[in-house]
Amino acid sequence: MNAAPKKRRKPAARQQPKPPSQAQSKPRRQPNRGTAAKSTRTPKYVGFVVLAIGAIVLAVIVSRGSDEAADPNVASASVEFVGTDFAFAPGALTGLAGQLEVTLVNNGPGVHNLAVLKEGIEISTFAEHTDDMNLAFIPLISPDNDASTSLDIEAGTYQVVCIIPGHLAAGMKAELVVKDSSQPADG
Ligand SMILES: [Cu+2]
Repeated sequence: MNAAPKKRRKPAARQQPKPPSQAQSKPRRQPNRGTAAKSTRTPKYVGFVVLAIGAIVLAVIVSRGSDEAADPNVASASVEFVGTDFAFAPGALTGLAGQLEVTLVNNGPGVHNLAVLKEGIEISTFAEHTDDMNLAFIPLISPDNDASTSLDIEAGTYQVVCIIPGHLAAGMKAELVVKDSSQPADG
């Protein structure tokens, strides 16, 4: 009679410690090892990638900053546009009113020319162009060559285009801003 209640208590006592042990072992293996392996490996790769990208971006910013300091915001008595297939670089330059020297350097594989259009004229295709629109014109320049023209120009904003069929529509245009003073007016 006494053996029956003892057998019932023993299995009940064995079942109680099992759930806590299983509950403790499962959370320790899955969350700790699983997340620990992922969280330690990925930050190392991400860290290197971020450092590499950061160094490249910094180098680009520094190189651009040195170039920009020389050119666009300070009006110069001479401006130089570099033509490629099919763009002018930089896309905008600031010149000094008066006698202004405009240079076209052809770094593209094809031939290019350069027209400074009269103030207020803005075109988007070769078909729109007529010669009387030109304030200044540098005729066809072959690859790896350059040419300059000097013109008397007043303060204003002028469109610079390549007048060869298809080139302007493909993107060969730039802006020439002419100011009376070499100091930036907008600040
Ligand atoms: Cu062109």
